[in-house]
Amino acid sequence: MSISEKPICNVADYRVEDRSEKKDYQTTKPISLISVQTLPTIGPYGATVFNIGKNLLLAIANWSDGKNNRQYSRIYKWKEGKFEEIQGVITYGACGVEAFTIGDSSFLAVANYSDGKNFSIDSDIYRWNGFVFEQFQKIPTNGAVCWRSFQIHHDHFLAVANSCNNFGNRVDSVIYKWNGDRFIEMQQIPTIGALDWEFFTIDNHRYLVVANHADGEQDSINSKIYRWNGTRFVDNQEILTHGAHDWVYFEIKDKKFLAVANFKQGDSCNIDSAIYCWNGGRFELFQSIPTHGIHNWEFFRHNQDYDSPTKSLKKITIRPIIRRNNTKNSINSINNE
Ligand SMILES: [Ca+2]
Repeated sequence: MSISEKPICNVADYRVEDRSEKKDYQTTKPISLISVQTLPTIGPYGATVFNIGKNLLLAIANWSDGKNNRQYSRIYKWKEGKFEEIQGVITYGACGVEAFTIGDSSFLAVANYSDGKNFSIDSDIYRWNGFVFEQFQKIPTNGAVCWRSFQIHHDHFLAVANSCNNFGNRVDSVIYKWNGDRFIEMQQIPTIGALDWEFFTIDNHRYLVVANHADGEQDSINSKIYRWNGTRFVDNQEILTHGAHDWVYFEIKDKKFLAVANFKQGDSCNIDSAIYCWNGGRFELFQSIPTHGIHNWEFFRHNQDYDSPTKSLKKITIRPIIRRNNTKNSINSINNE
């Protein structure tokens, strides 16, 4: 995941027509990123930066070299102005890494997508021993793409987005609960090619939204929002998405938004992605944004300038898409727009 020496990121440097107010949002001062360090990677698909105590760490999920999904995914520690590798862990088509803490313990969950033949394989949770991560728990997953950790009151949960098994994309994704010693299965949720979970809280109610990517024939299917009823997650709202890859929840002042990254519809990657706004009871469409095969949204603030959602959202394109036919895997490139 090297960073280009040329400026590659312009904050919201794309024109968006706000249909309600006919404003043309375009920043005048682009942010320029310069290369500070290059790390060797093997088809990186996910990365996370996190703290353990005073240490700053970086974990990168190395997906595949195009031939072999069994690869080392790498963990780095920030030392004297750069990231130094401290550990490699064997992963199988690793798509996502999620770092989280429970009490004094720090964990890293890795989502293993496929070993090259099977999608029904174990994903791994590691625990920090003070120096490196040690194998802690294996969890059977199906084409796992993403882990999401979250907390409700004093309870800790992990949700995995299972995208497929060897028979198709209609597989349950699963929510696990920490029982004090390990994670145990709490709830199975029927999903369709799930690629992402996002957890958020509105007015003391807890929600999960899943990105249902495709059913194997159609990209335009419903993604779903679930609400915590005190003991489990129940259906709350369906939203039609198009090859959805990612949801991000964010707030601007008192407004609450969900943005979906729509990847494609049929053969075309020219598909609008959408921002939804909470109307007090449900999310309704706030704005559509023309996108081309994006995988990810990131929300951030720049100089407190976040009056407009489109000023504060960054779209990230990663190609190619995960394919169910593993013979078509090729090395991903990351292209921040
Ligand atoms: Ca997300």
